[in-house]
Amino acid sequence: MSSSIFALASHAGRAGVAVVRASGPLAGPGIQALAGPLPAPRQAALRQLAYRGIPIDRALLLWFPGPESFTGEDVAEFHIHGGLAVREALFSALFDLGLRPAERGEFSRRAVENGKLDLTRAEAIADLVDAETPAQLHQALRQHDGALAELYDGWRAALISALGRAEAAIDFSDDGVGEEEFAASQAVAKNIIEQIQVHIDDSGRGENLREGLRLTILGPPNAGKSSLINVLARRDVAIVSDRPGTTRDVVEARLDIAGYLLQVADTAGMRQTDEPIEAEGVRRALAHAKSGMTLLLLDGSLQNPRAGLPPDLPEPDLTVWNKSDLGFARQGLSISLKTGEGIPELLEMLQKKVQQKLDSKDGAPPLTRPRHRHALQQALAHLQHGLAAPKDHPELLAEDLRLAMRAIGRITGRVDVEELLDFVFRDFCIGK
Ligand SMILES: Nc1nc2c(ncn2[C@@H]2O[C@H](COP(=O)(O)OP(=O)(O)O)[C@@H](O)[C@H]2O)c(=O)[nH]1
Ligand SMILES: [Mg+2]
Repeated sequence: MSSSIFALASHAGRAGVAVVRASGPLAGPGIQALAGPLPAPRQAALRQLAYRGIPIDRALLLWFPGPESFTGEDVAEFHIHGGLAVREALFSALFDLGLRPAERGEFSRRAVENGKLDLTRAEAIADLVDAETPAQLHQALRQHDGALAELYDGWRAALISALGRAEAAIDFSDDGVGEEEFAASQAVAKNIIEQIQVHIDDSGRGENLREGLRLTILGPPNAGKSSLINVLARRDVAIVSDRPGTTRDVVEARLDIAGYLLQVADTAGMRQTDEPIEAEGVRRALAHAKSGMTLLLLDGSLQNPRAGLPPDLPEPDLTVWNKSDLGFARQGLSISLKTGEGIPELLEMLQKKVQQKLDSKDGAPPLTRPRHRHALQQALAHLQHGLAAPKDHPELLAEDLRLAMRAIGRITGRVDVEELLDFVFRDFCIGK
């Protein structure tokens, strides 16, 4: 019999209401010990909570008998007042009754183990909790609704049928049927290869959407890079100074641009320098610019705005001329971080760039995690290897189809689940 667990499902700290969840065989006896008879399933009941004659709270109770619950086990929910003493009193009563505090992600993990959720849906719960922008929320909800599970399970199902045909080719290798089955099996494998390639060849759209797309501000010292991140973030994240070389570390701010999370980074000014800390800042700036988008900010009032820029500077996604208040004419977008001129236009351009990078072209659900990408790359390699099998050796194709199937099955948790669970749930918070 599995152990019974409890955890705070809501935010720790003072609040009007806090939700404590319990799951496992002791969830029901827990309610009975603290509040009397079990309420009707899935109906809220207002009860006095007390343990060993000492009152704890007046609380709302919910009772979800398994398997019709989030975890698939018996689940109790206590909606108590959100104060430290109330919470501690309930926790120690539950502990005394034989329940133990849950580990990270243990509720979701039990839901997966009991077949209530596949792994992509469980991961979507974590994404929903972490979502900061509407686009992240939308993507997580879709995944929670099973968009990715359906896609991956669909490929897996197609591979199962291809495997069946490859096995038929083994059985009937002596007559003409064998060759036909072999060709049919190959055709399915080819088709799945194409679909996987389209899906993973998305320049990290879903992952960038989930984690935030990077925008690195690059440029010479004094161009106004720190002023720009402050204007974008609408707060003072970086120190602005007329002393060149002020910014040395990479300073980051998170923005919501048209519903997408953008992680803007201010960096050290690019120039040749003998000063070791500043040189390290330049090195970090270039390293940071390797992923995501870059914005090159230049002081348009200077004779030679690009002086001192390293020759290997990556081609920027956007080039912007600053200090238009000092008066100059340049091709492209000119702004003044001093007067605010051109800032709305800059925001609009940024928004377009972000949408170009992150908007879906065909509405297909995007790849959202490196874990999925890795499994799909493995599946691709097996399928490509299988296609090279000669037709008089259908067993070689069959073996690769099996390996590809297993790789895809690992994404939703259809196979080898145990080894995967620790990896997937270690980033969850307690009570989820
Ligand atoms: N005139 C003018 N000065 C600016 C503008 N933007 C920034 N500055 C000034 O330029 C100097 C350098 O700015 P800062 O943001 O620290 O540049 P960074 O070195 O690129 O981070 C500061 O003295 C700012 O006040 C602007 O649009 N017009
Ligand atoms: Mg700076």
